[in-house]
Amino acid sequence: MPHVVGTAGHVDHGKSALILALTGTDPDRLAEEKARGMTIDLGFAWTTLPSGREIGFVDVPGHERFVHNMLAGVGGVDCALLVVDAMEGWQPQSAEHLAILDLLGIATGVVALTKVDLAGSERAAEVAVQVRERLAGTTLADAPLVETAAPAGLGLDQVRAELDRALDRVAEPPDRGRPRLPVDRVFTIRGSGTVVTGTLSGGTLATETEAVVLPAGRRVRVRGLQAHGRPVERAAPARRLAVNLAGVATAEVARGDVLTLPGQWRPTRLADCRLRCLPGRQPLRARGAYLLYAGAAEAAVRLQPLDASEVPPGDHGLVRLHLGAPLVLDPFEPVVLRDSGRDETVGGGLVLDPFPLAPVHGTTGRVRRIEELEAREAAGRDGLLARVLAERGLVALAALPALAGAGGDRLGAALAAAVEQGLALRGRAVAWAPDAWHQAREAVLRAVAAHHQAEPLAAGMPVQLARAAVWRAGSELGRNRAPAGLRSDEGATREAGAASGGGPPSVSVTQALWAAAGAEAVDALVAAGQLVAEGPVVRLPDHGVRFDAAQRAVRARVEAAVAEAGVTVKSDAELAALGADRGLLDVLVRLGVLVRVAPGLHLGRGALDQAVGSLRHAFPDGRSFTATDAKQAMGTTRKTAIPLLEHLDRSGVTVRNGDLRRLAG
Ligand SMILES: Nc1nc2c(ncn2[C@@H]2O[C@H](COP(=O)(O)OP(=O)(O)O)[C@@H](O)[C@H]2O)c(=O)[nH]1
Ligand SMILES: [Mg+2]
Repeated sequence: MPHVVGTAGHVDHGKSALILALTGTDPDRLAEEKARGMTIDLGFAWTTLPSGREIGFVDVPGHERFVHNMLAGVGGVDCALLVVDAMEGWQPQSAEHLAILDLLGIATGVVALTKVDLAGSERAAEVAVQVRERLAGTTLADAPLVETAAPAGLGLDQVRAELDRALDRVAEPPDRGRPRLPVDRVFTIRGSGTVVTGTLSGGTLATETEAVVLPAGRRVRVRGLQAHGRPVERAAPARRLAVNLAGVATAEVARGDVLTLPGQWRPTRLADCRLRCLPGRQPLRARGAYLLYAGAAEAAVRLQPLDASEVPPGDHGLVRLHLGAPLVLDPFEPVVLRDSGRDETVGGGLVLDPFPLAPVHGTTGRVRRIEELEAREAAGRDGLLARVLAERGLVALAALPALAGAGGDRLGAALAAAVEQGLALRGRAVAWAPDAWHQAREAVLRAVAAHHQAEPLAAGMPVQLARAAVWRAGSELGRNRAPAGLRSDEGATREAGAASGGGPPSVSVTQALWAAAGAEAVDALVAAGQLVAEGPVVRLPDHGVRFDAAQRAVRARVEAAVAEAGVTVKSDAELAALGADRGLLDVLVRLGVLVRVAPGLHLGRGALDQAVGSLRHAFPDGRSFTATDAKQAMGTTRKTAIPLLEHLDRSGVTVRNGDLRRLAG
């Protein structure tokens, strides 16, 4: 299993010399770095440890001016090689880099005491004690210390052995079916084109796959992969990779971009986090100016403390990040915060929700958000999907990878497990929290009942309106999302993009989501027999048209009138004179009491049957007849015969050919 080891430590303490000695590769590749004898940007090298384990190194600059480059490289590493000069001892960037490793939760590492050839063993022992003190209480408290002198080859075997031992304890990097490669370097190779490098996490990446560079959303193709200098067909997580991309120019990709698979990730400008403030720093505050580091990316950020007015030094709190530029963030991803004015690392922590809904309003909203975030912390990654559904009520399946932090089969398995535990329901296009699913169907039933109440003569509620009841109940279903969120065009356009295979999926509640949710709820009610679907409407099973006393009297007069008229049409005006308005006539047509042979012209149902019977009698065996023949056979006037015949044509009873007709079938 491959691993990535990152160096850390103060400038000139011997990081790059140690990597050169361990790997034979000089990580300082820039001319300027060679000229100044100082690492400015990230360097990369790899080697095979005595166990046969392959490791990639990310060598970082130690100078305080280049901490941002250090942060770009340290994001994906799973083991640290912290370097301390045995002469100089602990220095400011020793402390800052250690704090960063600690904030990132990097819990395995080896400490190299360098330049022991110059320092002598007494001084080296002194510094060792000092380093131990500094490590206490951090993730690296138990890291082994090795004395080295890289140019002389001293201590190298021991460093290799300790790295092996440390990496034995590193858990297998998780595969969540959702690969991501934060880009830390971009260059052009003649004949191949654009190449990006980074540390792969979250899933496997294969050649000849379609991919997306975020945040821009540019579609690319993975033309080739190289791991530690060798071409590979596919690569597993926690690997240093060079990726040859087709479909993008070198100038169109930059450090901090993220290579992902289509539809699985989405950039965000808002994230709720648990942040720590380092001891001895200014409190983390809303009015401070900060930079956030995540993966290989950096963005200006404004803080909104959620559970207190600020995060005091040495303490932690829940904080909403308002990012100045879109970042690709994973739930439970570690981030680092620097004060941009003072240019120092001040804190960091874990992203808990990279897609918080709507602004937090008032005390109730704030308290609920805090509870939700604490529930996410308690649930952890494995419980995230259920928490997302509990918070939102319903989520488009297309948005689940970004929200729940998993993709492909892994997401399918997580959803199936949540369904199994009664924490989720899976619809055609929507994943539901069980109570939201219940509420959605209740909302539809209530809406249909209310419709019956308001329009007792209607056959039922137009199905579109019944579906929209779910949308109207959205403020309850979506919990802290007001239905106003539906008007966010962001969601709709992104969803459309995802459907066509274009942009990333939306994670906000969209019109498409509500339409799908409404259809799922109505269809389920119909399938369960709780609603009856009749053409364009749905109704409760026991709903029938209900006439009041006056309407019953009108109906009786109309029925008597059309019975008396026989095969002679009655106009709307004639029936209106009996008290029947258009609405009542519609109902009588629907009930089959009347037949509307043409707009505004009605016959009694019995008269129509009688007329057809006359035609069958007069023109058996498909014999043709003219309109005049028919008029005579039916014993009616031309005023009735013509619209009646056209009605019979339309309903397929008669077949017309020029001036002649015959009975069908
Ligand atoms: N004598 C001696 N010199 C060293 C040792 N490690 C590094 N150096 C030298 O110290 C200088 C700074 O080392 P470098 O690796 O560039 O430091 P970095 O800034 O931490 O990467 C270089 O001139 C190295 O050759 C060591 O163990 N012994
Ligand atoms: Mg260096």
